[in-house]
Amino acid sequence: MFLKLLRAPAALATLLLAFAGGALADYQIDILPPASPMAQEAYDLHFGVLIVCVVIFFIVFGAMFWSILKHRRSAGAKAAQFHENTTIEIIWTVIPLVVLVAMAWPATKTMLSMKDAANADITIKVTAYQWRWEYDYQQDGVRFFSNLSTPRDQIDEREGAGKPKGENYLLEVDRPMVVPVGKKVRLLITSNDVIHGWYVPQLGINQYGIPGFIKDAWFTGTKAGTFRGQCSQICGKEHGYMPIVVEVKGEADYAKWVQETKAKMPPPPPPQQVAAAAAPAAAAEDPNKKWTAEELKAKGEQVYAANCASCHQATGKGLAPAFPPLDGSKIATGAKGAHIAMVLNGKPGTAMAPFKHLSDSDVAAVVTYERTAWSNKADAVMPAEVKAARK
Ligand SMILES: [Cu+2]
Repeated sequence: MFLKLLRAPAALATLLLAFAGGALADYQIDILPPASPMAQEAYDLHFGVLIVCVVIFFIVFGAMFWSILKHRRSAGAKAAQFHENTTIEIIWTVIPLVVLVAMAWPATKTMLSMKDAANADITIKVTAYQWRWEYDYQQDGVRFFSNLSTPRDQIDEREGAGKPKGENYLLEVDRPMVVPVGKKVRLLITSNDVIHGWYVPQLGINQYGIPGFIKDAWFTGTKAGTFRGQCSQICGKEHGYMPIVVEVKGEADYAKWVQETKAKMPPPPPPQQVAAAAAPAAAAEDPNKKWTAEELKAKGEQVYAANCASCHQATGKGLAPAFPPLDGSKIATGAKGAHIAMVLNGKPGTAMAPFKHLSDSDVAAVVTYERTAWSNKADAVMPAEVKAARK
C-alpha cells in the first residue's frame, strides 16, 4: 500500500525532469542578462536579497516545524507559561533590524548611483510622443524618430489569426537608438503629450517621460548587442506599440553610423535665418531713437520669444527644476538695476547665460516687457540705462 502511494509522485517527478531537460530548456527562468553596470547591480541585489529571504524562510519554518513535532501534546509536552521576556524581545527586534539595514545599504547605494548621470560621454534627449520615441543626440547633431516596425498584418487579427508573428513581434523599430560600447550615455527623458516610460530592462533603466519635466538616467553599454524594451506607462490606445530598441556598437561602427545618419537628415536652416530668428529687428536702428514704454514693451515681447521663452516659457512660469519662473519673481519685482544686470551677465553656476550680445534697446525692451508682464511695477527701462549698466 505504502509503495503504491509513492508511485504517483515518482511518476510526476520523472515527467517534470523530462520537461526540464527538454521543452523547459527553451524557457528563460532567469531575468534577462544585464548589459550595463546598473542592470548588473540590480541583478546582484535581486539574487542577494532572494538568498537572504530563502535562508530566513528555512530558519523560521525549520524552527516552527521542529517545535511542533518536538513539543507536541501526544509526546507529553507541557506548554511553558511566560510573558515579557525582555532578552527575547530585544533579540527578535535587533536581528531583523540588522538584516533590513544590511539589505537597504547596498540597495540605497545602487539607487544613488542610478541617479548620478554626471560626466557622461554622450547626451541624448529622449522625447516620448503618442506613440513613438524621438532621439536627439546633443553632441553629434543626429535627431530622428523611432517607430514600431512590426507589419500591421501580423498585429491585426480581425479576420483569422493574421500573419505569423515575427521573432521580435512588437519589439522592433525602424530606427533604433545607437550608442558606442563602453561610453557613459546620459539620457534626458521627457514627453510631448502624456506620461510615458522609457524602459529597457537589460540596461537597468525605467524612467518616466513627463511633459514639462526633464528627468535624467544613464547607462554604459558593457557589451555590443541589441537590447529591447517598451513604454512602461499606459499612455493611450497604442501604448503597446511604442517599443524601444538600443543597439550598442563598437566605437568605429558608431562613428560610421553617425555619419550615415547625418547624411540622411534634412539640412539645417541657413545661418542668416537662424540669426534673424534669434534677434528680430536687430537690423539698422537709430541709436538716438526716443522710445516710448509701449514701443519697448512690444519689442520686448519679440526679444523674449526669441531668447528667453524656450527656458522660462512664453507664460513666464518657467520649467522646473532648471528654469525658474519669472512671473512674480524677485528679479521681476525687485530693483531695475539687478534685473538689467541679470540679463546682461547671467547667473554663473546656473543655466542662466549672459545676454551681453543683445543690443541696448533689446535688453531694455525685454526687461521692460518682463517687468510689465510679471511684476506690478510696470516701469519702462530705457536703452541709456542699459548702456550705463554695461561694464
Ligand atoms: Cu507610451
